[in-house]
Amino acid sequence: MEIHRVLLLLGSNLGDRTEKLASARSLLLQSVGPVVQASREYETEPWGDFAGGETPGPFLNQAIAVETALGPEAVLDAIQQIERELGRPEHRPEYAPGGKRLYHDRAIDVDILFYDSEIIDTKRLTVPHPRLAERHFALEPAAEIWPDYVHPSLKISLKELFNSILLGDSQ
Ligand code: PH2
Ligand code: MG
Ligand code: MG
Repeated sequence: MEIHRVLLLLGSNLGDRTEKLASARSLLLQSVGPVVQASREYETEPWGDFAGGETPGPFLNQAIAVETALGPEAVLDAIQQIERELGRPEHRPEYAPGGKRLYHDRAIDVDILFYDSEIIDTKRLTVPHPRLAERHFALEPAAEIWPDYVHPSLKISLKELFNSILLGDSQ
């Protein structure tokens, strides 16, 4: 059986955020596989625009590495099940006039940042996560636990990528 390494980003900005991250980790252990690394939990400012004039509270974000025998879409199914179990309602994607994506407060969000060194682009799943390089809140915890991992399409390490956004190459 082949074992894959998946880097996930956990995020929560509603309710008991520490407890939500802990519950997500234990459910991931049950349905995806062992959590073999975890970054510290970062308190981060909400990034992007939020729907319905919501004033979002700060997020708690954490990157974790999980070992799994599941394929990428099966990991996504398991993650979506966990998000439902932890009380995240389903929202269809919303956009501001002009096309900018609008986000919702969430008890828990689990995103796949990397799956081995695969590049995946299907209707349901884009891996590596397409907005990683713009998002300080994702890149910092990812670079903490996988500093030397080479981003499969950008071809630079997470440490280098993080340093480059700190220097303002991106935002
Ligand atoms: N997730 C979003 C939108 N904005 N901001 C922070 N700080 N952390 C997140 O996890 C986050 C966000 C969409 O998934
Ligand atoms: Mg997300
Ligand atoms: Mg998500």
